[in-house]
Amino acid sequence: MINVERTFVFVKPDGVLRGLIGEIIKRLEQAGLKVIALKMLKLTREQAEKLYDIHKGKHFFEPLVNYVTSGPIVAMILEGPDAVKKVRKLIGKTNPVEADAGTIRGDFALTISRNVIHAADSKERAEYEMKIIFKDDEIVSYKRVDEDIVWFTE
Ligand code: 3AN
Repeated sequence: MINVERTFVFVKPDGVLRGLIGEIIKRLEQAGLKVIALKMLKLTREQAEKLYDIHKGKHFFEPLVNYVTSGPIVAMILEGPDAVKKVRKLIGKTNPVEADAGTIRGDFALTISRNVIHAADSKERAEYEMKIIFKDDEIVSYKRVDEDIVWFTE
């Protein structure tokens, strides 16, 4: 059975300031993932602390929250078969030095604190994180013209 699911992603301030929004969305879209919500915003401290709640108390938590609230981000919800796992593959490992060439972090980042993009690492986290940024009525339902081909499974 095909496992169509939603995941949550945002281009971090370094990605936006470097003009990588289009390149990143292009890579995600061309893999067959459907953008069903999209927004540019500046995160509040409260939103950032919620998004990174699992890292509270770690040495990088404060710098991370300060950083992601320092400039604009582009947040989106993507839908597709095994979307959570697929997007994690496309973005690459957290530390860009270990991220494979061909991944977003592998191709566009060098350090862990400026790694261009965030993506949820489980279905549960994706649902939790998307609710911090998007209201239900900001999520759009439509069919991509290539969906029957790209999402096809026997
Ligand atoms: P990912 O973003 O790949 O899910 P997490 O959840 O482990 O990675 O970390 C969240 C963010 O915190 C990372 N994107 C990175 O910017 C930052 N981060 C993680 N570990 C470190 C670290 N050791 N030093 C500095 N920043 C870190």
